Amino acid sequence: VSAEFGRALQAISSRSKPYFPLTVPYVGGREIDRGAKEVSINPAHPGDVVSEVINATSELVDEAVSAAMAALSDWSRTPIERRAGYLMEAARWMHDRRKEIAALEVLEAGKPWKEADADVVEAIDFCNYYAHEMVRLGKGVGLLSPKGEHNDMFYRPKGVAAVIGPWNFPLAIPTGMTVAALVAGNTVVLKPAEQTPATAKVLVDAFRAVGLPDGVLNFLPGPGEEVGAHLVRHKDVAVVAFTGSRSVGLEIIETASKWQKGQVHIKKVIAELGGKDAIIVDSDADLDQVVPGVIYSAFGFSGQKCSACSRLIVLRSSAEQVISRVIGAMDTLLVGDPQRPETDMGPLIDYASQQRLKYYSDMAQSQGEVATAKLAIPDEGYYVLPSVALELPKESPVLTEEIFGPLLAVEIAEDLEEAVWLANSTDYALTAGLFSRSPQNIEFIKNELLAGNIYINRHITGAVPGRHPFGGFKMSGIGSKSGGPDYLFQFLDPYVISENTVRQG
Ligand code: TXE
Repeated sequence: VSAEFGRALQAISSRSKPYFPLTVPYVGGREIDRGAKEVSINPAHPGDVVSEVINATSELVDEAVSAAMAALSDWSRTPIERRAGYLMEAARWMHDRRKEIAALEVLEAGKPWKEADADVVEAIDFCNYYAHEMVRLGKGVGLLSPKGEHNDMFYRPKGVAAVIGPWNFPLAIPTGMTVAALVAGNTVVLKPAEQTPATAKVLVDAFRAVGLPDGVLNFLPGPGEEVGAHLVRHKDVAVVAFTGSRSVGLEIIETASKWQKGQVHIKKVIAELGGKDAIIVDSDADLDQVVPGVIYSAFGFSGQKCSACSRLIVLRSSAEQVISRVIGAMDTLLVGDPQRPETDMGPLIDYASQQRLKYYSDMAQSQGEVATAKLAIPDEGYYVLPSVALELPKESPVLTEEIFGPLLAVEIAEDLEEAVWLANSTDYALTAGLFSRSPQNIEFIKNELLAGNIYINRHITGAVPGRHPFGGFKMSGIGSKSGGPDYLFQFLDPYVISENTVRQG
């Protein structure tokens, strides 16, 4: 275990085991330490409790939404610069504790050090980016009306925002959704994923430390089916920002579309869902570039990223060479405890994920061929060996369904047109990649490849706030280019004032 990790762990451990203080709901400025107790565990050492957790109840959801409603008037009238100031102060607070927070994420999400640290940095970047973006927007935007006189477009926050986050970017993604809603003048009720509540709570600790007024940000750990669903249904929730699976996303969209008595607005849902992302390798691609890019994107964080490459589409003319190079590189990965700085790939998030990978791997084995990395893996923990599936039938679920693990499926195309057709043929359109050295093929891909984020001759990075707004279309999401200029508008209602100035009476 690196000395840096050890120091960071020491700094945040309040007791020997569990590592971290209790993670409890935070409503209206008060910690609520009554309720059913769960634990979050370390997926690399499932016997280790990372944090004891008090789950919220439906009653507490109602209290949290009421607290957010009560805080809305003052918060929405707080000057934009002041709201932006809270975000930048919270970013500074996280920055000063960057390694400790990364250590928490290594333990609770099983994420290797470098990826956990990157997640903390992304959370900090989201705070600063949306703070600056809202101040810029707040300077107003004049619009020419049809008759030519100037109208002024203004923006009003939507109200109480429900934010529901995933476990795989347990700090960055909840932060991005939460701070965009906050700086736009909304108040927030945040429901983290069950697997990583302590990491998500860091965001709440940051805002408490910088004096965010009570009720502006509320925190409800707990099961999605109960706490999450109740929050989405609540009549006073005006907007739901969700990141997670397609099935839950569709369920939330359906629930949010049901109007109920006492509801004063039509709920808006911003959803970042799954992907089945493909990298296309042209016949003239430089394999020294292709191989690390594919390995990083397919197996980084054990493939548990919606942005991960789960399909490798190669042209028949170079297929054998590309596949053998990728399988050879897969064998050099270091799969092990994410606490070790040299680890490339840690465990999956939980037992259910491990079982899911076994299901798809067995299916691939029965339908085609599976090349599994020749590596040793720890005997405890939710580890799965990285593998490549070959010779699958076109309709195989391994090629069409999101697996969310280290299983890369290979498809062979006769030419680039067929490669694009294959890449575009799933329900998703989140990320896609191309490695090619021919300008006309690159031009063709830019025009024909359907994905929200396309990477040409580089590996897939996901969201880079302010530079790579992130999000897809088709079944990959809606209204969700997070980290981009239009994201704030999802949490705002525009209105126009058209005024003739009259002589002062
Ligand atoms: O999702 P889940 P997970 C996607 C990724 C994969 C999935 C994995 O592609 O499909 O997320 O994350 C709560 N009503 N992305 O397993 O199960 C649940 O408690 C309300 C895409 O976490 O959908 C958790 O907080 N809430 C993304 C959250 O939903 C409910 C990047 C997500 O849980 C609920 C990251 C319900 N009925 C992951 N059921 C991107 N596109 O950027 C569960 N929840």
